[in-house]
Amino acid sequence: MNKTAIGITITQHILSQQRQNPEATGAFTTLLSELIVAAKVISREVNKAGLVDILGGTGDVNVQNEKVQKLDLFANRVIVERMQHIGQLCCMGSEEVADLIEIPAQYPKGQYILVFDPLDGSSNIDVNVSIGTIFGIYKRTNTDPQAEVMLDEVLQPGIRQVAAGYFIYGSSTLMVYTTGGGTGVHGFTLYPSVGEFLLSHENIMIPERGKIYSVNEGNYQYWDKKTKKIVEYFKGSENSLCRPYTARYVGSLVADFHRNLLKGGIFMYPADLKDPKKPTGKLRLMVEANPLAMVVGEAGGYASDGHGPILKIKPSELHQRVPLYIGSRKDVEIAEGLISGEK
Ligand code: FDP
Repeated sequence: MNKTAIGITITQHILSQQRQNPEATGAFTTLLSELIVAAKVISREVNKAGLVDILGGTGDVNVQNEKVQKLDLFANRVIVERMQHIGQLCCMGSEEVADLIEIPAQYPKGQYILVFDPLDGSSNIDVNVSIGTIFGIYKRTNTDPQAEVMLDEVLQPGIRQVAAGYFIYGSSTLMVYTTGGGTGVHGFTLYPSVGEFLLSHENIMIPERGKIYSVNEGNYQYWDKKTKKIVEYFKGSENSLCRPYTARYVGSLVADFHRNLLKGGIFMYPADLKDPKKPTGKLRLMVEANPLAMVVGEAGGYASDGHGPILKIKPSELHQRVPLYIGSRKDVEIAEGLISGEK
């Protein structure tokens, strides 16, 4: 991690990046600024979660057939309501909503598409473990602002994201984002007393190889032989470290990913046979894997589905699931090699 530069606000940072791009119109800056406001509202609510009647489930299940927590719904509503009126989006896609979220007719539309997981790791809400919001931003392919948005415009491979990042609501609230193309990955910590995100982690680079492996080993019996071999490689002694990697698994993707981004290591959520309806793993390509893949790639790491880059997968549906191996480049390449049989 590089030196801390206290005092630069996220807004100053986004504006300075905008000035480096002569074609920038400010639309993207407006979009990110409003998303940051939404995250501040979610952060405030997460921080008081134990104090008011917002903990626990609603009794419903979402489109992924998972129990919906009240805070999931709150976070989803805050993002949709704040983002729909800014005039920069043509539609949104949320982990909590089955279909594309259209921009209501009374608001102007723009060229950008926002996909997000409003509250990732939500099974951890009730136990005070870090949770987060993950986002990816795309430009629509049809340049006619009046044209109806087609699902195919949203189902773009992650490599086409123009920005991606996440907010962590943990011991402090942090935003990590990148706009790609060599601009770097930067982290900002929310200073509650001033209500601003200040630059705290400039130009984050993930170590080429780590010492941590993160996976839910409770799924061991549902894995195929190759997947078992990958995990045995990292926990055994016949690996590049010549000793076992350290196991760290919070069960909150944002928290597990962020730790490994700073310290190095590999996070895995492989395909398993636990639920025959989800043979491709649990995590979602568009709202989880792609944004984090863009961040890790820009930080010098790599994300793979075990066969190739996550960022090159053309989604076939909004809520598509994908096996995920993400983190330090050399560790992820080992996992890929073991799956392809090359290592
Ligand atoms: P959660 O179900 O709590 O929302 O994708 C959701 C996610 O959490 C990730 O944040 C996390 O990495 C993963 O699922 C945890 O899944 P397991 O409980 O199956 O390990």
